[in-house]
Amino acid sequence: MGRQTLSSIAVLLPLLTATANAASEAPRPRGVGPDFAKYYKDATSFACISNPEIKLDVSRINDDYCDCPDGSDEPGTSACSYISPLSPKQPSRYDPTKINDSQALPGFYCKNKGHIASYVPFTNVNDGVCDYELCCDGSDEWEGVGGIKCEDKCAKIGKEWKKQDEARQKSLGNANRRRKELVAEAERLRKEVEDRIQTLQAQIKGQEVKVEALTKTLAEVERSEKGKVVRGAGKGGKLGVLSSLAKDKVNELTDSLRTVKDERDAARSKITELEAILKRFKEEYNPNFNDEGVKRAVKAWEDYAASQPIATDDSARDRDLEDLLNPASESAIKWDDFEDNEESDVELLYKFEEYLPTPLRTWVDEKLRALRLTLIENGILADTTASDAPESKRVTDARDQLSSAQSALDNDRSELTKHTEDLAKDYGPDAIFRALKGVCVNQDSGEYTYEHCFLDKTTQKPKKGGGHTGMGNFARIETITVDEDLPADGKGVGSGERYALKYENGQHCWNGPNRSTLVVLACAEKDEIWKIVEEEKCVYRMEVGTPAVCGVKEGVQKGAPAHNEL
Ligand code: MAN
Repeated sequence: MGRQTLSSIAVLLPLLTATANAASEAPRPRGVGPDFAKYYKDATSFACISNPEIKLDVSRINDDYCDCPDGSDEPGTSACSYISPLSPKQPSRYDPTKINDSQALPGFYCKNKGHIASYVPFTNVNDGVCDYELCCDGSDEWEGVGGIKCEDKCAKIGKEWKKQDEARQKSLGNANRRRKELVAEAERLRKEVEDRIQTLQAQIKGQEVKVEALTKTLAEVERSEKGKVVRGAGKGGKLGVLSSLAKDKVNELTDSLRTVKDERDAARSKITELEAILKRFKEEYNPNFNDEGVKRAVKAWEDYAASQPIATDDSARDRDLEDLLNPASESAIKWDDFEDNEESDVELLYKFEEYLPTPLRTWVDEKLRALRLTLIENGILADTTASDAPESKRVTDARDQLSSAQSALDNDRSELTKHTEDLAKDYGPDAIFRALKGVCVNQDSGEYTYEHCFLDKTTQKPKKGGGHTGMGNFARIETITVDEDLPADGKGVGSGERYALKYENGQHCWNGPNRSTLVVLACAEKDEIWKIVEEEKCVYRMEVGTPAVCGVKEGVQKGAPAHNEL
């Protein structure tokens, strides 16, 4: 006898509509549900539902003999149960005008007063088994076959169901609230991306202008630097090399001097401390003890103290020393002046322009450089700027500024592309997965702990330790059709259309494909992995509950019955 789960009730419920009122108009024959009462109204004759041309006397209803091809004359017996039944999973198939090779009725109607009305398959009627799951009032066993008596358990079952239903409703309420939060969070994140795009666009405009200006500057600096006379190897020619060597030497000496000074200061403070100890020793020792050793020590201290020159004031010398050691002091050598000096030693020696008044000097200088450049550019003067000559500091600085502006611009441009692409990506209904991206849930199963990180990846972690195995990286959101019995706790994907997340290109499977995972989603109060199966070698399927899909291709039992006969 095929037992049906509670979920079947939910499937059948849509058949029970407001026409229940018809029930109160006239008593229906045994097994007829309110939806079908209209076919059994006539007091004298009955027309088979799917074949109304076949008319029967009412006495032939429920006479335990199957007269109608659709079994509609036997709503309360199992006489027509051999006719193929309506699929409980496809109740919408019921169409009296089209079906005449299958039963017209969904089953034997149990009123189940105190609980939810339901249909039992005709094969279950009077089969000697109480079908409490579908028929809690026991009315399917009205004949008492083999002496069986099915007491009415609807009050108890209905109460229990109501309790469970309340919990389900509460959980559904929580899930819906959580979903709303996720939608708001997803919206906030999307807005954040949009704002960032705007900022980047403005930033990029500014940077483009800057890069253009710096490119021009670099070209100008390069041209003007080219006009300068040839320099020797090393910055600033021979004098430059000399100044660089001198700088290194001076720095070395300064460092040594600092070390010596620090050591001297430490030794001085130690001496002061030791002298204070000995001074106290001399003052506090007891001469009456006549200790020869002590007396000798006191005498030695007295001789030492007497031989010390009177202390002089070293502060002026120390100030000089400090000044010498301070690179920022007035007297310190300004090395930058020498390093920044781009003129060659030849120029330094023959700086005739220095003798001219400043405006005239600048003018002469510019004219000379321009003339030199023109001569070089026209092939009159050889370009003596050696290609391996080091670049001048001005050119290097201009080049550095340009390249850092250019790389800031490149970074912003690639960030802009990333965000623009992200906005166009599919993040599911209400873009809700934006809020879940990167959120991970774990579940133990067999020898592994499995992890699912939304829109990121799935991972298999051996419980005994060892390396983790990538089971796929997020590829896309899909819609699939599933058909599974829903467990009593509702933690399953059920049947219908569902959202699924596809993860591909995981770790390669020895002698097989790259690992991949299909994560099928169904509505739940919180994110959790319900089930993991390896459907084929290295092809995994996870069933995952999440509030994200509640109300949109969700898959949990709907708590509220469409109709019940309480
Ligand atoms: C590991 C796991 C299994 C998989 C085998 C294939 O043991 O990833 O899930 O079937 O490798 O070799």
